[in-house]
Amino acid sequence: MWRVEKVLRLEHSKAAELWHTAWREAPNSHGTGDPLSKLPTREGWAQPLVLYKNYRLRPRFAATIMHLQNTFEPRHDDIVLATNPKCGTTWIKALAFTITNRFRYEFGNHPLLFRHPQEVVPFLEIPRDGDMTYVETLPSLRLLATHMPLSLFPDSLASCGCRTVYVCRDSKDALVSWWHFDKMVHREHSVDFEAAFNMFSEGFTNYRPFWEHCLEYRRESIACPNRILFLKYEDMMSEPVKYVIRLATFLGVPFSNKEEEDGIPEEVVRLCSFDKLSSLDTNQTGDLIRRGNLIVEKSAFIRKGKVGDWVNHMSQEMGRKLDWIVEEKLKGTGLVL
Ligand code: PAP
Repeated sequence: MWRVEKVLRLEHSKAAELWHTAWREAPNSHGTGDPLSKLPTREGWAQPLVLYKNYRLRPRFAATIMHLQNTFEPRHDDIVLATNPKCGTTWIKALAFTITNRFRYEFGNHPLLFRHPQEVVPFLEIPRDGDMTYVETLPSLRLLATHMPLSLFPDSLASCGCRTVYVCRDSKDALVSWWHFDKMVHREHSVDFEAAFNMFSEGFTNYRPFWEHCLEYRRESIACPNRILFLKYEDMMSEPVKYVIRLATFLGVPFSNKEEEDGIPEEVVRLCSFDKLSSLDTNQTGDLIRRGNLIVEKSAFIRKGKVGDWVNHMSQEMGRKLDWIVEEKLKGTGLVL
């Protein structure tokens, strides 16, 4: 039985300890305890998804997001790296880590040569080994990743004024990438591509609807450009140096003229490029997560890194259909994906 309700009532450190246990005990499928059991659940993917405030989520993530609402203590200099899943999380983690730590590490002996980008920036709502207290132990300036929709941010985080970088991606490529990942993680329990396409098009995928997720961040980035930087994977792929310079400026650590003359932005781009990261043994062997039946290999996050890979998985007609759905959903918003 989940102990979520109890957890919410406890003071912080005790809550963290109990949560640790609850996370480990949480069933892979839908939990039966409160408050998750009150949420509508739908089957379809290898794991059912609950509906929490307009978003479909894995029960574990919904539970953690609820927990964060009561416990997360942001710092004003935190940097949040937010993404819709499979839209460039690994890449933006690598870039932000390299930019903000560039005075600490030499490029020739850089931590990213030995550690996966997913390991150097923790996810807020996906605690490794269930340890919710880990992020509290990190020194400032913390880099924190999340797939959380903006409207599900803990109030403390939403109001603290810290900087958020959001990366979105073409929905067709994001779906293809998600499907491959799902297949790798859930193996024989994963769904075929057509089923994945239909569920994604309906907005029924983990952390989705896709378009709502992007739109919330887009709107906020226009309202508060100093708080949210909205980036597109495709733009970053076509002009990486330009976006690395923009990212550094937004993060409050702009490149100096001397650094630009010395080609430091280009060095950052090279170190974090798909070609470089995929060539490293540390990113190709071993697991990022191994918990019971759940095994997530490090290589699952660095697959192809191409714009337009969707053409190898869906027909032109399917592509047009998904484009049309996204366009309709975003009609009148000014956002084009
Ligand atoms: P996550 O949201 O689950 O954390 P995320 O890193 O966003 O994962 O998704 C992985 C995608 O980013 C993969 O795309 P693909 O399946 O279409 O290939 C992966 O290849 C791509 N990716 C990872 N690292 C880079 C990089 N350095 N540059 C460009 N794309 C990258």
